Amino acid sequence: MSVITAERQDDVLVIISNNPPVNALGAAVRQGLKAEIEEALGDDAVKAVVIRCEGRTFFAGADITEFGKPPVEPGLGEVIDLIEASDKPVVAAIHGTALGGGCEVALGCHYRVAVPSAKIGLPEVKLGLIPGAAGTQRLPRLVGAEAALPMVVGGDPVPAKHAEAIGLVDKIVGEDSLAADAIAFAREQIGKPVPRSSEGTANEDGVKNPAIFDEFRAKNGRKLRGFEAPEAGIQAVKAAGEMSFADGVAKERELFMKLMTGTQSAAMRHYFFAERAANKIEGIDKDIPLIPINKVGVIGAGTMGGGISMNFLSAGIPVTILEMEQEALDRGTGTIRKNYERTAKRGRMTEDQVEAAMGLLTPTLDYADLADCDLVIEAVFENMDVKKQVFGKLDEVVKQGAILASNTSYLNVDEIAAATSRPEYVLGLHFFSPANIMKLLEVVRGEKTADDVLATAMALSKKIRKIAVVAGVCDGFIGNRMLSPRQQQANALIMEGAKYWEVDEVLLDFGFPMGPFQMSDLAGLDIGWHRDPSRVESIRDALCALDRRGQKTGAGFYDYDEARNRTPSDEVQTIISEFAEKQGVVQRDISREEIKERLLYPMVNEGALILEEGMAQRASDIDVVWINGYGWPVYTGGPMFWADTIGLKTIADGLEKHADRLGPDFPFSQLLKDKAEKGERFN
Ligand code: T1G
Repeated sequence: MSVITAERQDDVLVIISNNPPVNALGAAVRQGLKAEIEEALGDDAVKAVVIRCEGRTFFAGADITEFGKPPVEPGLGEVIDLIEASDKPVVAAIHGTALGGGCEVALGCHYRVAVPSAKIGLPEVKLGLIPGAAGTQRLPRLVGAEAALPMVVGGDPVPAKHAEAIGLVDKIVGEDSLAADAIAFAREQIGKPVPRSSEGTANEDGVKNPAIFDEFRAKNGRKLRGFEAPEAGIQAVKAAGEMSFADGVAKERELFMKLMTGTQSAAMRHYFFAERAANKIEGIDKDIPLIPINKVGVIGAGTMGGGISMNFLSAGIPVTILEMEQEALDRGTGTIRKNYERTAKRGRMTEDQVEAAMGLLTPTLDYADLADCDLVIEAVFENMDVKKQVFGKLDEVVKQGAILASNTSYLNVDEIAAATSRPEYVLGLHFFSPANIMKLLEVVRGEKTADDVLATAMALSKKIRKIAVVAGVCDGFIGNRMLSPRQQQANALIMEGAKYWEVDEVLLDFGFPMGPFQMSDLAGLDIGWHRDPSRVESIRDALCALDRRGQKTGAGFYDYDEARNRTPSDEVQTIISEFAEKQGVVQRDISREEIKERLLYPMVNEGALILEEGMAQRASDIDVVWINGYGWPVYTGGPMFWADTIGLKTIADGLEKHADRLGPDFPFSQLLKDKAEKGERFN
């Protein structure tokens, strides 16, 4: 069955794409489109054309799986030019998400109609690219540079209503009558001169007010730091106001090809597929029957318990939240309401939605109220005895067949499961704080966790809009386990003479949102502090003893002013040097290259050990964890893809070079060594 067919509706030819799952504009689609357009142009009985798609969405872009392979004719730009050159009106009938090349096809059409739920966008920047089929030249000519900039450079799709407001959509049609309404709309255009986006003049706004480009750069600088594609996007949109269409398309092509052949786009395309692969469980039938989750119990109404609850409430799943004391319960439910109300104030929720979410929340002090929950998640104190007690109680109270999950961030899930008579129904659901914001969810598979229990957790993660990764039972699972060697090296480096702000700067320059010492100040240096100022056994003890307990006290490793700007402290540097002297460590100047290698290479080594031990399903899962849980810059693809990019031999040789600094017990990964020797990659 051809992916492109056509049907006549009297004098209107309807060209239909049927290329599941998202009507990607692969070679067959382009070839079919070209053939049907040429057919329509040559048939005098055809007075107008509608282009629409079957399935869940209008074209969702070029076929990303074709990237990096030899191009197959016709190119998308050629097909779009053919559409636009038609003297017969061509109407795009949009539903779902018209993205990337899909949006560009729509721009090549003379008109665009869309259902209310449709979204239209140019997300190429999220793949480290910019539109490559004249989207950066047609869109500004149709809607203006100011309206085009956020779409091209931000990459977020806009809802149909907004698209109509800026002139990208000509008419919003019936949600359930797209095909018919598009045909009727097309028929109304017969005989009129066809409008072509490439001939539009809205782009003159960027010529009259060139400041919009610098203003956009300034407003988005922080978010776009380190990415190459956004700047290219700005230049392409600017060119749309300064060059002829043909020259602008050539400029776009030049910018596009530079990105396509660069490392950032390869990394971000890797991430696109890595995020989707993470949800797949090797060896479990993707159609395994799932356990229905209609009611969730959460134990603990603190920061984590409250945040976890919000994920389910926001997805319309009722939550019963349990605390031991009324005051703690009230404080917890009050915080949940406050969080929702803050979101509503920002216009991202309506008051009704707040009440609807809160209406699904049932606070209780009684375990018995958890009896009919399909899933119970404990978020109590990180202590094994406490966890075992809680799970023993749950085993008594909660109905058979319910899933019992721990939010532990490092404790042994198998040991927790053994406190119940149903270890098959026990797993870890490690949410990252703040749990209602952070996308990452480590789903910790116990030795006895049943397949349907695991599959249910992975499917549920999508429903609560989390990016879930399966982790094995080991200390720190995937993320925290790899954070540990980086932390160790950061502490060793400042003892050996690296300035703590240099360590932070190396990671900031690499693309992390902050470095380890800035993170410590943010979290608070007194977490786990024994509170005895006279007992100084570590640098942290020394700082806490001086009430340098982090950002919250206005001083930690750094000094903070009222605006929370941070300044390195000579007092702290002196404390570190004196501490090193007491420990008999001779300080030296340490290069930023050595700092970077000693912070990042041990992480890659730990990732290789995780793979060796089967604690992650695939290397790309490790990339997904670090990009979503710890801010590893997505434009390097994550720790394992970055290692592939610089070469595993470089990593292995670097670890050998620093062996004496890494210590006699450093666990060199054999997998890393083997792959380095063979010139292989992780991904
Ligand atoms: N190409 C190939 N495969 C794609 C694809 C694409 N564009 N989009 C999705 N898939 C696959 C995906 O890997 C998954 O496969 C399945 O479809 C369902 O996707 C010339 C150069 C459309 C919003 O960036 O944002 O056009 O895992 O799980 O959550 O200027 O997919 O089932 O085997 O994400 O409902 C620009 C990317 C390309 C859009 C649907 N377009 N896709 O989300 O399903 S570059 C994009 C999405 C371009 C032009 C440039 C989302 C979605 P599998 P899914 P979803």
